[in-house]
Amino acid sequence: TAGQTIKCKAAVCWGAGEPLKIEQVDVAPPRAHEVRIHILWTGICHTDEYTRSGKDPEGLFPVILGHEGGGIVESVGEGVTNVAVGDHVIPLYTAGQFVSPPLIQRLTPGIQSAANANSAKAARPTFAAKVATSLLSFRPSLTFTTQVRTTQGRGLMPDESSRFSIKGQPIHHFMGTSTFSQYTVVADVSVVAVDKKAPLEKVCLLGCGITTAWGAVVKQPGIKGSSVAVFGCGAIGLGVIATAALVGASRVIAVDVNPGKDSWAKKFGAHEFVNSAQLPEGKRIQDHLVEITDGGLDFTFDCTGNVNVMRAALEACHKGWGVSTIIGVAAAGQEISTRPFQLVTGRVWRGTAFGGVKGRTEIPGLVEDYLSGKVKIDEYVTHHRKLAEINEGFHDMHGGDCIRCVVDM
Ligand code: NAD
Ligand code: AHE
Ligand code: ZN
Repeated sequence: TAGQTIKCKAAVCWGAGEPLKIEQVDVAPPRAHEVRIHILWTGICHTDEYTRSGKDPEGLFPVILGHEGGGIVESVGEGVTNVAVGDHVIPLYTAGQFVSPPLIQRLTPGIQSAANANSAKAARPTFAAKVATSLLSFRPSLTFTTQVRTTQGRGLMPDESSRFSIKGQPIHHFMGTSTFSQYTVVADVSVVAVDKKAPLEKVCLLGCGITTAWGAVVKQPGIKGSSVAVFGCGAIGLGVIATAALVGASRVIAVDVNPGKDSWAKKFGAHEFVNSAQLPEGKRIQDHLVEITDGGLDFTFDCTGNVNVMRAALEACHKGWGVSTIIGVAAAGQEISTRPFQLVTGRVWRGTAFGGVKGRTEIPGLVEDYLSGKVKIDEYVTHHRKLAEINEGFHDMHGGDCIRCVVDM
């Protein structure tokens, strides 16, 4: 099949708010620095639903969604060196590729000279890796200022065209991954090979939720021995709870409005559960948490995407040092607010995409941690679906008892 267009099934979303439709799509061969992957399994993340529903300001249609996939490399384009045919791989929506020169100019002189020293070595991935290594501790989200990210946001491959079409009509890519297709094409910087011993039907979930949650915690200094509150106990919140417990947080409080999440949160390592929908009338969750923690939490995480919850998470932090991290994705037009005094008095509000994880460098290690039992994955999988039932998989997500649905492609 290498070099030829492949016809396969994909779930296509033709318009905002529409259900996905299983279609036969043409998947063109990979061009230079591209990889065509036979996707075998994919998770469904809340962000897929967010874009399908029309709440994503970057949403484009028609589109093939999906960004939590696992598959096998079918063919590679010219110049691809990081993966080979037959490799088991995870597509990455956060490519660590290239730090733009204007951005480097804005960095402090010390950082600039480190970046320039590395740029002399030229080769794209090496450059990216070295610059990233020297800069990421300073600017954790730097990997997102990539060339790939620009075209990715426009639903295209880096050369500004699509590899997907139906009867000649181009279909948009999504997040540079489009894992709801039996075959997809991604940029070489957007894929990582993993240990073949790891079941792809499980490690596909490292493509987003579990890795995001893991990174959000392990890359945040100081959680060991500290108090943590996690708002929202879906896959992301449970992942934050599990990782906070893993790194040794002294007190982990889970917050959700679904009473069914109490036992889930405790199973993943939370010490306490608070149902924020069942507080005495007039009592705000942030005030309750400040009371029960003698002044507030050291760290809080929003894993809901609700801007009111984001505010509560910030205001539940201890004054002087509390740090609140936004992981949830809010709908188009939504904005966060708080009294500036909350920040003036020493709380820090931050956010993270993909947990700040450098997928190509760090996901192989996470896979090993899964194989050795240190990182949970199986425990998140509550539902299974076939590709033909992918819309039911989206419905599962709204049920309140679904942590992750894995689709057999
Ligand atoms: P989910 O729907 O499975 O979980 C959300 C949880 O929040 C549910 O348990 C729900 O009951 C709870 N919740 C809803 N309203 C609440 C409220 N007012 N107070 C407390 N809890 C409330 O979603 P998920 O897959 O875990 O994803 C969570 C969020 O993270 C989504 O917004 C998703 O788009 C986002 N996300 C962000 C990144 C990133 O890189 N930043 C990565 C993955 C997912
Ligand atoms: N397109 C939206 C934002 C969506 C968003 O924040 N995506 C997260 C990943 S969510 C994964 O489930 C992310 O990584 N963002 C960084 C990036 O570069 O996309 C909008 O509001 O425009
Ligand atoms: Zn996701």
